[in-house]
Amino acid sequence: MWNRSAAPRVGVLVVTGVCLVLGVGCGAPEPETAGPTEAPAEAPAEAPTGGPTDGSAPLPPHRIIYQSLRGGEPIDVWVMNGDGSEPTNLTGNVYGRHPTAFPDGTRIAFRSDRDGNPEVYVMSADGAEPTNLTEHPASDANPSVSPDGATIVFDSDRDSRVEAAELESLTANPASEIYVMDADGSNLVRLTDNAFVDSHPWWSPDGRRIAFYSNRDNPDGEAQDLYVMDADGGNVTRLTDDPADDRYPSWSPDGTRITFTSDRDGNPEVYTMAADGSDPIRLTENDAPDNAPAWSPDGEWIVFASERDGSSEVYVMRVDGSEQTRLTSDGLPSTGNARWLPVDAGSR
Ligand SMILES: [Ca+2]
Ligand SMILES: [Ca+2]
Ligand SMILES: [Ca+2]
Repeated sequence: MWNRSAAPRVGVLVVTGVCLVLGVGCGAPEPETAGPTEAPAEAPAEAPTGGPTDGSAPLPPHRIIYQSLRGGEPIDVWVMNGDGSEPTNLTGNVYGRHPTAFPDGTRIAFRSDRDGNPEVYVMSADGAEPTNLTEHPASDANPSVSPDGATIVFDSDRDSRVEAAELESLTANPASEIYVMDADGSNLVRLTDNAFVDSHPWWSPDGRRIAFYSNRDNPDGEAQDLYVMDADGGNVTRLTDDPADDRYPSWSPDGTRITFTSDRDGNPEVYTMAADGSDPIRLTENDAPDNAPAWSPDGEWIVFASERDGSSEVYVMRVDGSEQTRLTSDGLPSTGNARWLPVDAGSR
């Protein structure tokens, strides 16, 4: 579908593909453009692997939270079993995206624009009691909960050095910085401070480090690289160093590896690498975007989004890339940003 040598605008196309799956996500704030009107011209004619699978293969024991427009506008946070069954809308047509679970599975942090701009919210795992933690007119998005459940990192452009008019013309927000706050929204601390993109922070399983992406070493371009820093923002270390776009890091539960998305082989694919950036391994290989992977709590699976079947859908695979299985059949452009709800399938 896409080829680096096909046209000079390929880079833009690839970035757009990433943004499509993530419902924008290419740095905050996200343009409010994702919707059914953007549905791919070629919706999946048939469902090659169906929605929920037929049960012939073992599937993840954990439930999965994700974003979808399957209930109509606005986009919402949904939960389903690890085999794709029982999809349930948790945010009730009020707006939710980028869900991420607390380690004990009792609560979910997510982004909602229900109050007029992107804010970080927390709700119970059943969708009850959504609470706005950020309450700030700037964009606050992409939360990740620390392993002890005590703090939440997220990105925001509240300290923007870039005029709003200029921001709207960009797909990556150079004003975004990474912040940490207590899980009740108190004690906000900024961890990065520069005029480049710093986005999509993700806690390491030991709670000591935070992975994220930034274009700080490629300030004139939108291609991001992956970095890791200490929990207090110190000791920033670059993990990837290539002209491609590397995004959306998520750690393995033992902390030894990181899964992420890169277009280094021509279009967005899912990779893993050692936590120090060495030993990259590509897990997907197709000409459509594969995006936003997340490692399962039991270490056995990676959930991700892919447009390989014409629309954006949620898939799972083994951590070696085998057993790639589609779980959703929404036929829409924005299904994705899937994460794990660390409770056993079937438990409520
Ligand atoms: Ca806000
Ligand atoms: Ca920055
Ligand atoms: Ca791909």
